[in-house]
Amino acid sequence: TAMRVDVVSIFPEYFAPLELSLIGKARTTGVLDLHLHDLRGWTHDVHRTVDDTPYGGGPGMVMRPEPWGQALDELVPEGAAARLVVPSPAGAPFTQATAYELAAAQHLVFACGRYEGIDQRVLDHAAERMPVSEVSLGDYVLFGGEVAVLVMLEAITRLIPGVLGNADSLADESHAHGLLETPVYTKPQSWRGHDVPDILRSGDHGKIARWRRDQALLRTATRRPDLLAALDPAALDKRDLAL
Ligand code: 6GU
Repeated sequence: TAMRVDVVSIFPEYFAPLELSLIGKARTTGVLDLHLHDLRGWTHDVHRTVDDTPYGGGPGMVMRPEPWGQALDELVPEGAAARLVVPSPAGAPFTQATAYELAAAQHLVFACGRYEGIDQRVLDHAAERMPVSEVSLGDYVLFGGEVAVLVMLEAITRLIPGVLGNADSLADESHAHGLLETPVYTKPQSWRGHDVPDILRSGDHGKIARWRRDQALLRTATRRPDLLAALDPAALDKRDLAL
């Protein structure tokens, strides 16, 4: 059974790339049942208004609750097993663990906010009928949630069984073991004075695995000391500590 995904935005045109590549293929093969919606379709005034000034004052505009309430009523019928995901720079970090968690859902609804965000009561009311996650991609601010949803959908979709050709590439990849991935090489053996490390051409698979592990540890230590500090000590073996 396909995973159902609904995306609600005032700019559904942002999602044209979802026709392409492996996400596009997941849609045509029926693994992913993706629907895009224009929030303004749930407005009823001539100007199709979705925003208003913030209570309490301050800059910018806030998305009014009524169109969002109607959208969610229609997309998530009573008792449906859906999860609401709201991209926001004020959200909890979206990580590979979040992607795995969301990839296991039957139905995801993404609510893309613009301006200063969506009236909080939309999220509070939705939380009475489904799990609601406010998630952030990182510590920077985007104009709106659309590009964040493209990122999250890519991270989630590739974890759905049958979407990625080679399951091994999931097991080995960056963040799967809490370490960054190793450098990779292909032919030619020598290029512009730079050679492929000899060990990778040695045929000694034990030594190659050890070298790759060392490279991953070194990279993680220099680029992401936070990841190294968070590693379960049991995930390190004696030979790792030789570094
Ligand atoms: Cl998920 N949304 C927005 N609007 N800005 C962000 C973000 C999300 N993550 C980082 N910045």
